[in-house]
Amino acid sequence: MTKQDKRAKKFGFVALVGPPNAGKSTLMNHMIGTKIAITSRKPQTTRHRILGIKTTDDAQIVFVDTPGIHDPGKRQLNKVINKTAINSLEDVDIVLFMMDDRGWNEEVELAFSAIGKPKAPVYLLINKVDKLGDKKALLPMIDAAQKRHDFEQIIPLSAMQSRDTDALWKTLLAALTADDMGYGFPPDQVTDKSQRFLASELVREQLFRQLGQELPYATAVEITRFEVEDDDFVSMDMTIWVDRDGQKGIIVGKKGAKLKEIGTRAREQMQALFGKRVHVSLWVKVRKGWADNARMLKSLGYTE
Ligand SMILES: Nc1nc2c(ncn2[C@@H]2O[C@H](COP(=O)(O)OP(=O)(O)OP(=O)(O)O)[C@@H](O)[C@H]2O)c(=O)[nH]1
Ligand SMILES: [Mg+2]
Repeated sequence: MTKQDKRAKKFGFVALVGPPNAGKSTLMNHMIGTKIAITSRKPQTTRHRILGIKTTDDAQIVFVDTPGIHDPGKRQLNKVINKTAINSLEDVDIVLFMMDDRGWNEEVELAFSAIGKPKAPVYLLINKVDKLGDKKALLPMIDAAQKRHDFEQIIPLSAMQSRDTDALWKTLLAALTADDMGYGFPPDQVTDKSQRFLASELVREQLFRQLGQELPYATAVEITRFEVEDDDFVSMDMTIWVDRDGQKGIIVGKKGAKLKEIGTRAREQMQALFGKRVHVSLWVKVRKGWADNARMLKSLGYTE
C-alpha cells in the first residue's frame, strides 16, 4: 500500500442552489471538467436535479446542480421545479448558495427564503465577478449578504475561471471531513444521468439558445426511440412538445430550417459528449396545457 492509499479519502455531496441564471450549471460543468448540465442566457434553464461527479486521488465530490428557485406563479411545472431544488438540499454535506453580480436583490431573497434552514453549512458564492469593472462594487453586496445571514464563508468568483474553480475545490476539500467509507461512485463516473436524458437536454439547450424569450418555457423534449446501433453509433427520435399551435411554426421555421438547425447543433454536442456518431430525428407536437398536466409532467420525468 502506498502512502497515498493510507491517507483517509474525502467524499461528500455539495449542492448548488440559488435564483435562476446565477451560473450554477456553468460552475458545476467547470468543477467536473465535462459539460453535463445545459446552460443558457435565459433563466430557468435547468429543470432537474443533476449530479456531476469529480474524482481525484484523494477525494470524490458529488455536485448537485438544481433548478433556479423562482416565483412559481400558478403553473404546476414551476412548482414542481422549485420543489426539486429545495428537496435536493436533504442529505448534502455543504450548500453553495449562488447569486451573481446583480447583488442581493428580490430574486435572490426569494430563493434564499425558500431554502429555509438547511442542516449543512451554507457558503455564499457571488458569481460573475469578471463582469464587475470595479471590484469595490462587491463591498455593498457582501455587506447586504452578511446582514441577511451568517454565511460560513462568502466567496466572490467567476465560474468560468479555473483559478477560481481550483480555489473553490480546495475550500470544499478543507471543509469536508475525511472518513474511510470510500467513494460513493466508480472513479470514472461523471453523472447519475443516462445518455438518453443528456441527449434530450442537449435538444432543450438548443431550444433555449435559438428561440425567443417566451418559447423555451413552453417546450419539453421527450425521447420516443433511443437505440445504440453498435459501439460507435446511436440513433434516436424525439418529440418537442409545445403549448399552442402557433409555437409549432416558430420552432419548425421557414421550410423546416429552424428545426434542422436545432437538430444539427444538438447532434454535434451529443457526438462530442458520447464520443459516438449520432442520428437524431425531431418532431414538434402540440399538447395544450402540458405544463399543468400532472400525467404529462410525470411522463416527461418532472415528477416521481
Ligand atoms: N460573465 C460570466 N457569465 C457567466 C458566469 N457564469 C455563468 N455565466 C453565464 O450566465 C448564464 C447563466 O448560466 P447558467 O449556468 O445556465 O445559470 P444557472 O444558475 O444554472 O441557471 P438556471 O438553470 O436557470 O437556474 C449563462 O449565459 C452563462 O454563460 C461567469 O462567471 N461570468
Ligand atoms: Mg442551471
